[in-house]
Amino acid sequence: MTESVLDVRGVSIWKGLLDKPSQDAMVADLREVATAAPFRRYETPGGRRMSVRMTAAGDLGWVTDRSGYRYDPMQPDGDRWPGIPTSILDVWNTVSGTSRPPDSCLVNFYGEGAKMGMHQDRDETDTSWPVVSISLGDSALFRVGGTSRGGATESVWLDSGDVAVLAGAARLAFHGIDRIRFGSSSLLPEGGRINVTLRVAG
Ligand code: MD3
Ligand code: FE
Repeated sequence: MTESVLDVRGVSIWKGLLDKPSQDAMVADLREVATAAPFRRYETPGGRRMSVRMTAAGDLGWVTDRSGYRYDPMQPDGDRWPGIPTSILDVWNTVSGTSRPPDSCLVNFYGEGAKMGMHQDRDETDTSWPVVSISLGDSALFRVGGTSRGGATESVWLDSGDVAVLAGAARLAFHGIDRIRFGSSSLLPEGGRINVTLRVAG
């Protein structure tokens, strides 16, 4: 097994944690999630439509609309979110360092040209729980800084099968995705990137 852990400004990145069969199994599970809870392009409170498409699984899903960012037990159409697939919970159990299960699994899809601006993740009730992030499909240029906006940043490519763990001071680091290398991976036949983040949100 070829696997190593990188430290990028306190973010632990397990390179190549998931092998191809595990990635394929996870994509199949995520297709079922997307059947029960379709990907949507949300509007920010400021009225901008995000380029990333999102859905979720678990007790709480992260959503945004004109009234704000929040974790919601319901999809925008009023249905509950589907359960978090076991293949994804297994990754949390391997790397999170906690026995408390996540209650929220955000699924981000990046098509050609999609990106995510620098932000902090602070909509969770208790931000001291770790966040675990799984990258699938096309490679993405991930940027991470410190706990205040505008300071020095460092960039690293996240590739399919990489898993990042955000804990300690890095949990409140500013971070974003500058761009993806569309078509760099054959995991998703139509191209694009999926990022799955697991959290204790409520
Ligand atoms: C650093 N997702 O969903 S994953 C997000 O690739 C988000 O879709 C990006 O930022 C993506 O909020 C980045 C890596 C990541 C995830 C959560 C973090 C880095 C983080 C939380 C705190 C600090
Ligand atoms: Fe984030």
